[in-house]
Amino acid sequence: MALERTFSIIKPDATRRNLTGKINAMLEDAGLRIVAQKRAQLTKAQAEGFYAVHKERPFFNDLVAFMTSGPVVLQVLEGENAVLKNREIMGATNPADAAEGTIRKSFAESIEANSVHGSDSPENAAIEIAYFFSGIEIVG
Ligand code: RTP
Ligand code: MG
Repeated sequence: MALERTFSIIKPDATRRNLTGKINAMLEDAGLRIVAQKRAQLTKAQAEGFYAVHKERPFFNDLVAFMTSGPVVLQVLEGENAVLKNREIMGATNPADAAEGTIRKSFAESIEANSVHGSDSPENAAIEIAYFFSGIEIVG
């Protein structure tokens, strides 16, 4: 199968607890390659734009406040079946439902402060990567 790319965010609850390296090790151990990575402090406008699909959801304002509450690490991950593979490593949105050994089971604090984001389809991955990265920043 051809290589695929997905977009990942290490969220503020995880950067605050200095978990970037541990999360990156789990991604790499699962066979994903980090082909772009940068730390950022999201603005309110950036977070609102990124999560625009959720703007009618009751948790939208809280989510934007959380995602701007501290630094994040923006990443492009590459590998076979990268979108699905990353979703498997992440685990369920709510850590109470996440499988043993997943990032969210290991580290998430709550359904909101759940340590990582990962694209949910190849189409959204392409949109999300382009939202934060230029082509020259991605080195596969
Ligand atoms: P993500 O987009 O961050 O990878 O997570 P996901 O697909 O597993 O979850 P999604 O339904 O897309 O929700 C996006 C993020 O919103 C926060 N959330 N809070 N308070 C709540 O009930 C609630 N539900 C979702 C989480 O941070 C979730 O990852
Ligand atoms: Mg999602």
